[in-house]
Amino acid sequence: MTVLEQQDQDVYRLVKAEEAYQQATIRLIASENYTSKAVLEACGTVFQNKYSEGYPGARFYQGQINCDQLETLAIERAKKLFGAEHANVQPYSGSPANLAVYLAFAKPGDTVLGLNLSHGGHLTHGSKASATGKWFNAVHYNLNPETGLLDYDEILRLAKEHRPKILIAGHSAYPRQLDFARFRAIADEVGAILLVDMAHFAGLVAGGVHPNPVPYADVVTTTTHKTLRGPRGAIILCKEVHAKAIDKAVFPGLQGGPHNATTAGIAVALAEALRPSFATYAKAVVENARVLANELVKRGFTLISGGTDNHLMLVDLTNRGVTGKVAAVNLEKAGIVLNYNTVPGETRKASDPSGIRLGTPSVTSRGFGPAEMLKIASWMDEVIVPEPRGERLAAIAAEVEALCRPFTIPGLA
Ligand code: DSN
Repeated sequence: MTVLEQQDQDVYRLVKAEEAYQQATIRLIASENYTSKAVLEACGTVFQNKYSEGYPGARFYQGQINCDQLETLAIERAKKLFGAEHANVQPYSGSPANLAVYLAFAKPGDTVLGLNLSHGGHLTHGSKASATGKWFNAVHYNLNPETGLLDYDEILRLAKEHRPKILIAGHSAYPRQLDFARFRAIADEVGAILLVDMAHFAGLVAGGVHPNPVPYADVVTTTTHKTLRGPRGAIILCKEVHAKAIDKAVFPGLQGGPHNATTAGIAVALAEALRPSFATYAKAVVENARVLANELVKRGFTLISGGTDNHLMLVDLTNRGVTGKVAAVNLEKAGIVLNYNTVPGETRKASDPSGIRLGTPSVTSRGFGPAEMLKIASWMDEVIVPEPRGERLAAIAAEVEALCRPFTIPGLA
């Protein structure tokens, strides 16, 4: 019996139930992944017990002998992995990381330019629902309605018209690679800070299958738990010239003490990402996405931009006669977990939009390959119809569980 089992059966039971659920279902949420057992272990240590306001060598509490070494280790690994001049590993997650960049370089009311949320941007890229859209004058660029691709000429036009303080590149739902040289040129043309939010594709950058924004951007933010496969947290990378401004914005500007136990997990994940096996993983993520996308297209699904060259797909379900929400709910009943999503030019509300988003980081981590991608596409084809039969959804859930059985999720193996 574990200590948790002895002392809190309620929580223990939920942990076990979640383990079983994650093992028995197919996870296609593009922003999720499974951490290794080493990462999980590193997050559950006595580093939970320490406050460390400040930075290594300059803390506001005593007793940092090990915390300083730990944070320095994570910083050095992050710099090495991405070739960055400076790294801050303290942001609690992606949204605070992005907010810290606003705090470092803009004042309330200043203009920022980023990708529209409904075209694949993120809330913190200036959505009206977010502090970044309430406190700053956010202007948005859209995808080209014909191609579903970023239109760099249009971004340049908007940048010249609005003269943003910060130009934001990056996305939560764009299935293609970004042209960072183009973004750099646009930022230079209007004297903007270039922020690249690589939260979604950081693991692909680490694995060498996506261009690295670090040489081009003033600042790069990333979460650590998506393709990068670490614990929930974030990192800000920047040029040395911006290091002070970024560090001051994170602490004391926005946060208190860093979550040291999470820093330990991030350090472990970064070491894993530095190994050659991670490049193999990243390559497989992209290959699985390509196979799944091609099969979905073959089966008549409408993929925004026609496919993918990263880890994710955005699918407009209008031609299937099913909304994104209905599809996501029925897929969940069939053991396939993904999220409903707005699509470019969305005409429905965000709580029941026209599309779904899916990605391959998690399934690739558990060892799925092209054969499993074809199977997933065939199940999606069966489930995403106006009125799927309840018993068939239950039967597919059983088939999904059987397929998953030999592929133990990392962390449980
Ligand atoms: N929630 C994340 C995603 O799903 O893309 C972004 O923060």
